Amino acid sequence: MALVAAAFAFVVVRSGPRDDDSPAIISRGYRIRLGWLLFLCVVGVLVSVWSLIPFPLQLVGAPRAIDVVGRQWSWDIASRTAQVGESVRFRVTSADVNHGFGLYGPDDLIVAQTQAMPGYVNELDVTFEQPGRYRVLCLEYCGLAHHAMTAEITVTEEGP
Ligand SMILES: [Cu+2]
Repeated sequence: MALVAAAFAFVVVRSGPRDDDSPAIISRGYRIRLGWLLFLCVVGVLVSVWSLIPFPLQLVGAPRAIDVVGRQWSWDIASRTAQVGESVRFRVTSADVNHGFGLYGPDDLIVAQTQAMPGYVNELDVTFEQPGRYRVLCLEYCGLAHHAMTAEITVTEEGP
């Protein structure tokens, strides 16, 4: 801190009146600053739009809703089929105790998950990106047959 304070004091003591403060130079400086500001604004808007394109919120239309009810020890899933590229909104709840709705892709990597809670509906937006068999596994220990609480969703290529 002492070193920083000494450097700061040195700069303050050594600084004198500026010799580049003529009105023409000041005016040119403001023009450069305004141009830089406008440039940064344009870049900021473009980067924001570009980075929000994959944002999961659906800006146009609503995804297809699929109701899901977890119970000891099975899943009631209103529809077990979807198409590649389709966006669905799982509306997940529980009929008894807490469960975990975990959706695994054909490569067995987790795609999305949410809690299945009695008295609550949790919405989970998913866009299926590859065809195949997706598995639903319970991710919350919920009793003796927790391990058997699985289901399957089949995702097919887009039709013509
Ligand atoms: Cu469970």
